[in-house]
Amino acid sequence: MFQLTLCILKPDIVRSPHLFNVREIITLILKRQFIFVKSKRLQLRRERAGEFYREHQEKFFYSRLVHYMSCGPISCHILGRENAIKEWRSMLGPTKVYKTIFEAENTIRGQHGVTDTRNCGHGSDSVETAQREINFFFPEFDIQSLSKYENMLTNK
Ligand code: YYY
Ligand code: MG
Repeated sequence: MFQLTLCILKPDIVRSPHLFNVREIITLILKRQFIFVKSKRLQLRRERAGEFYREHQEKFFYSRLVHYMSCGPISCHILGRENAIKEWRSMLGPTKVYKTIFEAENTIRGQHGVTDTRNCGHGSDSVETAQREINFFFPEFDIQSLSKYENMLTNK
């Protein structure tokens, strides 16, 4: 099923001198047959970062996560392809970086992740979450126009 998902490249990846990594990761994403529907680079205020991750507000890592996500610019993308949600999360790899050592070395988090918080990227985890998260960063984007992008991809 053709889907859209939200991809965020987190501050370590965007921040100089790691700028190279953004290009490298975009190239990897394109090689996996995703299309970039919309892209935006921005810096979140603390409150907005907290709102984005509100499902984690009771967790012990919430404050360090919010601090990290608002410490520098992030790169946000709406990605589209067949099973985009699962495919982008599988490219990213496990949330916890130690898990990548044995299971998923060849993922983005495996290659570039530093800690469980500084783990390179974000990917939506369900269709409902993707809709909410796309709307959070791209409120001007009409999610109902999904079929247009699907047609573009399948050359209809
Ligand atoms: O969806 P995903 O990003 O893979 O993981 P979540 O369990 O939803 O956690 C969101 C975010 O929280 C994670 O990407 C980093 C941060 N985090 C953390 O800082 N420390 C943890 N032990 C677990 C998650
Ligand atoms: Mg998550």
